[in-house]
Amino acid sequence: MITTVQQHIQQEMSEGRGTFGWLMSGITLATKMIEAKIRAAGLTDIYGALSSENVQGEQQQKLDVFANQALIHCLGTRDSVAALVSEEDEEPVVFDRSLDTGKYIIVFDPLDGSSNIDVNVNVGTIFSVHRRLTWGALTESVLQPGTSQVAAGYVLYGPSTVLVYTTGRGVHAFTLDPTIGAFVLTQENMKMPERGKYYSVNEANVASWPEGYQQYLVGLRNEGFGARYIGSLVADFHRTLLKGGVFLYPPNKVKAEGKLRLLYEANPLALIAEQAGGMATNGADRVLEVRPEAIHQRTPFMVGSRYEMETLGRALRA
Ligand code: P6P
Repeated sequence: MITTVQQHIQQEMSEGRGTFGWLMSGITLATKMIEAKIRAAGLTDIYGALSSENVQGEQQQKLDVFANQALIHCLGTRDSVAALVSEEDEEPVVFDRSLDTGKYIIVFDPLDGSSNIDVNVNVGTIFSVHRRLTWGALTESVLQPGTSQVAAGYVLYGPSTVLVYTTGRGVHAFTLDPTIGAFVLTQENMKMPERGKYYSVNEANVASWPEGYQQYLVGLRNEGFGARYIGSLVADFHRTLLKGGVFLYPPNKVKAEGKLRLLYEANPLALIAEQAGGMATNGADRVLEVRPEAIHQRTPFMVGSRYEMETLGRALRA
C-alpha cells in the first residue's frame, strides 16, 4: 500500500504532528500547483521572463512569480505559520498570529534554477522550517542557524517530480503519482554513498578561486573523477545525494561569499546531506552552524560525500 507525506509525518513525529502535517500539506499543495504549470509550460504562455526583477536583481521568470505566489497563498492559509521568507521578496511576509498559534517560520526558494526552464532543464523548490522563538523580535526567529531547522526539503521537477525531506529523523523521498495527485513514499532513510565518481562545479570560475580549491580539483581529476554540472542546484544536489560525489560553489574574486543563499539554499540542503551521512561546509565551517545576519545572505557552499568533503578540508588547510 502507498504511504503519503501526511501518513509519513504521522508515523515519524511524536509531537506536533497534526499542526506540522497541516503545514507540510501547504507545501505539497503548492508544489503540485507549480508542477502542473511547469508540465504545461511549453503549451501555455508561462515560459519566458517578465520585465520585472526580484530582490536579487535577477530577471524574474513568469514561473518564478507563479511559484512564489502559490507558496505564499498555500502556506499563508496555515494558522501555524508566523512568517514566510522567500528568495523572491525583499522582506518576510508576516502574519498577525499569536505566539501559541503561529509556531513556524518557513523560508523558501520558490523556483531555483528558473532560468533553465525555457530550455526544459530540471528546476526545484527548496524549503526550510524553523520554530518561532518565544522571545525577541521576529527577525531573531528568521535568522536562526541551520542547526535549528525542524524540517528541510526540496521538490525536484524532472522526468518525475520528487519531494525529498527530513525532520531530523533520516531523509525520505516521495514521487508524485499523477494518477492520484499525491506524493507517495519511494525511498526511506536515504544514505549518500561514502564516495562518488563526479565533482559538480562551474569550472569557468576556476581561475578566480582560492588556490586550495584549484589544487583540490586537480587532485580529483588525477583520481579519475568525472564532471557533471547541470547548473540547477536542486538537480546537482539530488544526483550527489543519490550517487555520491561533491557539489561546490566556492568563493571567487567577484563573489567573495559565493553565489548561493544561506537560509533557503545551503541550510536546507546541508541538513539533508548530513542526515544522509554526507557533509556540508562553507570552506571553513559546518554550514549549519553559521549564524545568519541577513535573510538573503550568500555563502560559499560545498556539499557531498564524506571522502570528497574530508579531502576538500585537507586541501583547504594545506
Ligand atoms: P552559475 C541557478 O541560477 C542557481 O541559482 C543554482 O540553481 C545553480 O546551482 C547556480 O545558480 C548556478 O550558478 O554561476 O554556475 O551559473
